Amino acid sequence: MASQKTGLILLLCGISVISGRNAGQVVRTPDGYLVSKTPATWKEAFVFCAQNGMDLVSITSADEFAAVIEALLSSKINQRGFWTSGTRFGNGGNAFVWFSTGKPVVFSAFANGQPDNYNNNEDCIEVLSYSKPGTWEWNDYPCTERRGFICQERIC
Ligand SMILES: [Ca+2]
Repeated sequence: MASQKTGLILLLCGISVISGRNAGQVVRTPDGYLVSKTPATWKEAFVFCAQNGMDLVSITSADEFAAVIEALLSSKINQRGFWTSGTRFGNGGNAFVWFSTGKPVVFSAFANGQPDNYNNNEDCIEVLSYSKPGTWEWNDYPCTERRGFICQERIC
């Protein structure tokens, strides 16, 4: 009985229907990520992933970051940066959390000098080649700017 319930939950969580104005502008990678090449604000990206039964990506370990980099490379999508679900929230606005899970950002891969909260207006975490091509790092950036983004399968 318990396994039937688990199966149902997994089935519901597994629903992924690519829809909306970004339809056709995404690449689904073999390891379950979805990379969008249509630039979106952080909020638009978060909602797009949710509407497709997925979560805007959270990166909680070096292994997960390696998997995200692999997804970006395999997508062959060339964007300046890609949104994650990392954002400043709570604790006076200075602490980063993964908004998709509500958990604090512990593992991090910020570029040297980042996060700098430039102009006191950079509340969302993007992944990009910051220092040099082929080297993927994190940067805090204004949430209202448009970036590519990465969705991942929802963790139930
Ligand atoms: Ca920054």
